[in-house]
Amino acid sequence: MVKFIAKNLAMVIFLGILLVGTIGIVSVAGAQETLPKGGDSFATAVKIEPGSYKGGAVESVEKEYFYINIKPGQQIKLKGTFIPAGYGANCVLYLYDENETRLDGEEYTSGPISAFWLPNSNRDLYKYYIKVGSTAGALSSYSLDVSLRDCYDAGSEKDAGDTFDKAIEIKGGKYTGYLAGPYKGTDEIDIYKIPVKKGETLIAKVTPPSNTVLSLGFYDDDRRLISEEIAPNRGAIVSNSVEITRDGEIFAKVVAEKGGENLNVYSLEVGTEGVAAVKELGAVKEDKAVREKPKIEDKSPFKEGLLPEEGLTEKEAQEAEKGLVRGGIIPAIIGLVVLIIIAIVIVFLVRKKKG
Ligand SMILES: [Ca+2]
Repeated sequence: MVKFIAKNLAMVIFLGILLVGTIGIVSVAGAQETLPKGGDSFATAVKIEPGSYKGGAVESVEKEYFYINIKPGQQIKLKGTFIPAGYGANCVLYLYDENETRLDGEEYTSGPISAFWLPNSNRDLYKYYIKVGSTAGALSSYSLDVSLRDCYDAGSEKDAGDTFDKAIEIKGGKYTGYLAGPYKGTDEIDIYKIPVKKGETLIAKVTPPSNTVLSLGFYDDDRRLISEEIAPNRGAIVSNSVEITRDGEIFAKVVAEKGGENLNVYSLEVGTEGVAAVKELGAVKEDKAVREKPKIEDKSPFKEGLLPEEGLTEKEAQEAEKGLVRGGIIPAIIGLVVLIIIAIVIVFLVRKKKG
């Protein structure tokens, strides 16, 4: 009987290892999909969705073409890594707009190559082409990560427009906004519309990333410039205020003047009170005249298939990390628990049968 139980236990352990191994393989495979073979020109480009892809062998000087649709307010990020078939290769990864104008990317002897783009809200939907491959030397394989980051302004699910017509309406509070980095997109201006009442003083404060120069301008409802403040140096916080002489609305225009990396994430605080309030950091938020609670977007701006990158906040990095843990360790733990339960049940049944 002891021999019988031992034999069964060995079988259960074997099955359990098989189960855990299978879960492990499935979760690894889920992280990287096989990239379909791309077209050989813009005209024959193959549509892909965001994801982490594994591309096949590429002949010397061969390029593959893909395309992807993105909405205004979404930043596209590409990352390619290449494995030469021989001693080396010249690799290429470029992003193009629908007119086949090159936006970002480069040619390089080895990877990785990255490309970024954040469009403005001139169109409802954008079509971007991706060209990837070799300009010299064959590749045995390559990886292509295509990710979209939601860069919607002031929690609005869209991009604050760069025209008065496409301004986003906001009230008092603290918001997060996004502008493209230099040569990394056409989202260079965000315009907000703020309802105001006669007798109030409207105050606003913009905090840019540490290496970016932003400006903050106020326009009246006749769209005439009232006042404009430009940061005197990179990273400087910009404040502006205006006394309201009639009921209506004020447009606040935030412009990326210069500097920055791939993306400019800024905070915008808006309130209606004395000018002094805005000079004290954070005072706007607590001011009793602020009519709405600060709106803080807590949702991760990353879609699946994304790895942590430079420019992530600590919270975003933690969330991305959690996502990875969910994908790898947790299925393995579940597999282990299932294995233990199966073992207990079989041992119990065998004992019952023999006893
Ligand atoms: Ca924007």
